[in-house]
Amino acid sequence: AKHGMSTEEMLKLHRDFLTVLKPLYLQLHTWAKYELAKKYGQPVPKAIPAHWINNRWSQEWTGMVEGVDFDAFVNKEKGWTSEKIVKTAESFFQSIGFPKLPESFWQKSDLYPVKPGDTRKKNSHASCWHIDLDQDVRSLMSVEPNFQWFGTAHHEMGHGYYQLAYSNPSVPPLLRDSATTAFHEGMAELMSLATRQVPYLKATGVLPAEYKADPIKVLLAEALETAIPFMYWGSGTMTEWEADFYAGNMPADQMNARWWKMVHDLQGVEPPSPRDEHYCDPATKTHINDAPGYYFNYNIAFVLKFQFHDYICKHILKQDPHAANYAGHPEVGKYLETWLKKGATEDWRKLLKDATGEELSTRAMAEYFAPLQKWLEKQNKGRQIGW
Ligand code: X8Z
Ligand code: ZN
Repeated sequence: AKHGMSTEEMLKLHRDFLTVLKPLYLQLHTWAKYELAKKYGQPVPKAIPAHWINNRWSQEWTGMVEGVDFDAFVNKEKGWTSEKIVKTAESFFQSIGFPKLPESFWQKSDLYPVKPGDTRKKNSHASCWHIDLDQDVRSLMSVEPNFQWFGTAHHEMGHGYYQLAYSNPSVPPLLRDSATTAFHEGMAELMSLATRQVPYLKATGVLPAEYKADPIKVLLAEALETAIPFMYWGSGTMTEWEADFYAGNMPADQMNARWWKMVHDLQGVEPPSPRDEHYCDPATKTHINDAPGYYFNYNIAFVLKFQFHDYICKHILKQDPHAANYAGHPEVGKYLETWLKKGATEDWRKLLKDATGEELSTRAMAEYFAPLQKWLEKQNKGRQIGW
């Protein structure tokens, strides 16, 4: 309803995303399954066994590309602490022209893992909350010194700075919200996309100045970890399962069977061993429990982040979208501010058109990964594509 769309229209939007991206997904899926079969000394399967992938839902396929595993650079041994990650994220926002976070953010947030021996329970999945529709913005995280949390800390602060931007006298309290929930995630994801660009990682000391990687491998890792499999998980399994559960007629004794059929048909992944209705595997995902009917926003956000990034690189920074550095460019913050500060006072379609000159579209995402498609087709020549 917030998007001004029916359930059917929303489902069609996501199905269309997947149709457009399918040739690239098929190539990535094939590359990954041959790579993983080699690594584990197994015959090449049709669908990928879920336990071969580094994430229990197969939402991000990390650690597969040699030389582009950034966890080797963000860890305790390299001098990273949880505090340093959060402070680095705040410095990034200041360097693109945003103010310091309010003192209350630091006093009232809950940013680090529960200490050993402390018995309190805490949801360790990251979030960021607007408490008073004004300056009281707080984040719940459990930041640890690794690359995943490096990106997530930037993501959560993206939410915080959006909340602060629309807390201004021109926006009445009831409209102090994002243009749609997808735009909130879009801003957050844009910040995490910007901060995994190699030039930023060098500037901020994550990567050593002499770090060199094959650009196609960098693109491959980015596709696997932050873009394409995520679409088949989010626009695919999560959105279809929740639509079936809330708006369809999912029988109560089919909840797990439907889930794994979607995982298979849409993601090309299968469980390590057969699952049955003793389990409800979808409920392992925090959003299924505490953010019902929300997840599809992330996939619109993933599409949006490439549109905004493309616009920023081409029209503001005049940099290659594959190797950009926003840091030190307050004009980026100024541009973001133009739409962030509107909150929910404008229709999202108009806001997007005014901010990027475009409608919602996978164009920028497809263009970003176009060089990869050709490279993958070469690698996969003669291989069994699909499942
Ligand atoms: O839940 C999140 C954010 C909090 S709003 C960390 N994300 C999704 C997930 O972890 O499943 C970010 C991308 C997808
Ligand atoms: Zn978020």
